[in-house]
Amino acid sequence: MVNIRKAAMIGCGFVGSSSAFALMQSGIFSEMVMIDVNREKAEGEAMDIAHGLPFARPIRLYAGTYDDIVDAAIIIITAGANQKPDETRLDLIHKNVEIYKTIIPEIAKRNCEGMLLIVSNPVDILTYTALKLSGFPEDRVLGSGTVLDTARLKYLIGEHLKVDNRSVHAFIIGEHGDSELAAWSNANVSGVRLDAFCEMRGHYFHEESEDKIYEEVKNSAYEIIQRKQATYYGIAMAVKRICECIIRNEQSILPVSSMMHGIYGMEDVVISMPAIVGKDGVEAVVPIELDEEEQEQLKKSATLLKELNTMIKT
Ligand code: 6V0
Repeated sequence: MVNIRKAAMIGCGFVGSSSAFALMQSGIFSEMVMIDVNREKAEGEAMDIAHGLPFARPIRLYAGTYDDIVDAAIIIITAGANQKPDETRLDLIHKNVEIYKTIIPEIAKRNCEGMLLIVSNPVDILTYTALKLSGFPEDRVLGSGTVLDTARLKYLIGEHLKVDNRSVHAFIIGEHGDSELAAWSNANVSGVRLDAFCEMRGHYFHEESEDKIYEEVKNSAYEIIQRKQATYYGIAMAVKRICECIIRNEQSILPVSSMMHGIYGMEDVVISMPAIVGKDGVEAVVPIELDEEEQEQLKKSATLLKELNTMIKT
């Protein structure tokens, strides 16, 4: 039986511990088990976060083992190496696939019925790997995908136009990585076409601004890693948002990565597209309109991921 109020965090490094901290503050869960190969690290993080509980809502937070995850509603995996300066997300494939080969069987053999939320990079490849290794149904395995990239995009558009970024509707789709794309053709601010809204705010060089913002989104991780060796607060908030959608059955639209079946010709590849996310995970992928150039970019991104998937021996 799944305990809808329970989460498991596998990997308690920067991303795992920040996500646990964000989840603790959110009050979504009443129990969270933290697991890391470095048991002391999991213990230390659980203790540190738990000491903030008198200022938050009750949650039972502890370092545990795989036997503790069986009834977790969401199993979040952040374990694995992170990018070093000058490394791309794809450089992490081999290291992290090997790590997943030790983690996923531990989950699969316990017949866990919860959802798998993959966060480690390269997230699309690892979500595909987790799906294959676990044998879980496709709707129960999703990746954080381009939820963070989309948040970065909305933030930057909001700054550019001096408007609340929550009123911006725009998506980064495709690989969570260098081949991702901004779906500019359907971007809008509260229903007003982006170009029209830009002009309303005194901006007329649309293509230049779009290119600049897209490059900034795409290079965000590199820029942050150059300065502080890792990125974790933004992704922690993204993890919290995805969990919230699942646990509260919000049916919100988030660009998580999930298995594709035919949309824009993509088949048997895990990639990010806007999707309705609720209690059953990915309910449906939303076929947002894309212009020809965007369709072409998406196809390239999917082809790249598909080629990489074939290299992985699960
Ligand atoms: P980190 O701080 O090195 O933490 C990784 C943790 O994983 C460490 O505590 C390790 O001990 C632990 N670990 C390693 N192997 C295992 C194992 N077999 N079982 C359990 N735990 C294990 O890295 P950080 O937390 O910064 O990054 C973690 C992953 O998240 C990396 O792959 C990043 O690239 C990725 N990110 C993903 C983002 C996204 O948008 N999806 C964003 C930022 C980082």
